Amino acid sequence: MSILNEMSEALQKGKKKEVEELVTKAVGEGFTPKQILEEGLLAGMNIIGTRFKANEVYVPEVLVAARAMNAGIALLKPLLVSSGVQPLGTIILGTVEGDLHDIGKNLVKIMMEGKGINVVDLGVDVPADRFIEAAKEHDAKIICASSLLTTTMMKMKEIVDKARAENLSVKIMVGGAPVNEEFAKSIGADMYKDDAASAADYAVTCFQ
Ligand code: B1M
Repeated sequence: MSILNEMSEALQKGKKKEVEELVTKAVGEGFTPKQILEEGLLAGMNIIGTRFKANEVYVPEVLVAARAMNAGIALLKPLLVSSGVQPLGTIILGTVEGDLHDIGKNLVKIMMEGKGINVVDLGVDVPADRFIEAAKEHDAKIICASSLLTTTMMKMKEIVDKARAENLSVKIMVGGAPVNEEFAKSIGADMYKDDAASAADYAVTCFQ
């Protein structure tokens, strides 16, 4: 079995220490951070997602898999983030109110930091007002909101509405598994991106 398959399997079993060892080993063997992330960690999490949907695994199993995933991502972070870059500017990032999913948000943060962007990470379960206050406080160019639940997607509209009501000069980017371009347009968001790397690429264009 290839090391990336081993990593995917260890992640599915929630074996955090094993995932950390395999990430370190894969780096040593010359796999790129992108390969490790996509073919090892995300591949394992996708399988967990499918099995979760089919009721073959339950919240506790998903939670330990998520912990293993975050541990693997933490090891990759220094490799994904280039060093010595002056911050281009600031963005506000968070998972919307009612939503506790943070893996995608954390990836967005890593990719943004990798492009030299200063990220104010508000965490999870963030009310619309907090996004707005933080954007004002940090004079941010973009508010980046993540949502993983169909039940919390509409919280993104609250952010857009509040920002427009206050005439804030800030762009609003949305993303997350249930979000798509059509939804983003329907709530008046400025941008939708379906993966963390594209989100960071777009952010860079806002600072030019
Ligand atoms: Co949750 N969960 N979960 N869960 N969970 C989903 C999202 C679900 C699709 C599973 C399923 O049924 N197949 C489903 C949602 C269904 C729906 O709304 N239609 C679901 C559910 C129902 C729930 C609970 C309600 C379950 C329950 O309690 N009965 C509950 C809700 C808790 C809450 O938030 N209030 C719940 C809980 C959990 C755990 C806590 C166990 C855990 C989260 C742990 C954590 O995040 N620390 C968890 C997990 C891990 C998942 C799945 C399996 C994986 C999500 C993930 O991290 N994917 C997920 C199934 C799935 O998505 N296949 C599922 C990897 C991550 C990298 O992807 O976040 O999509 P993602 O990010 C992507 C892109 O979307 C994009 O970039 C990333 C790729 O580069 N992206 C952005 C994300 N944000 C972006 C922002 C941007 C741009 C791009 O710009 C701003």
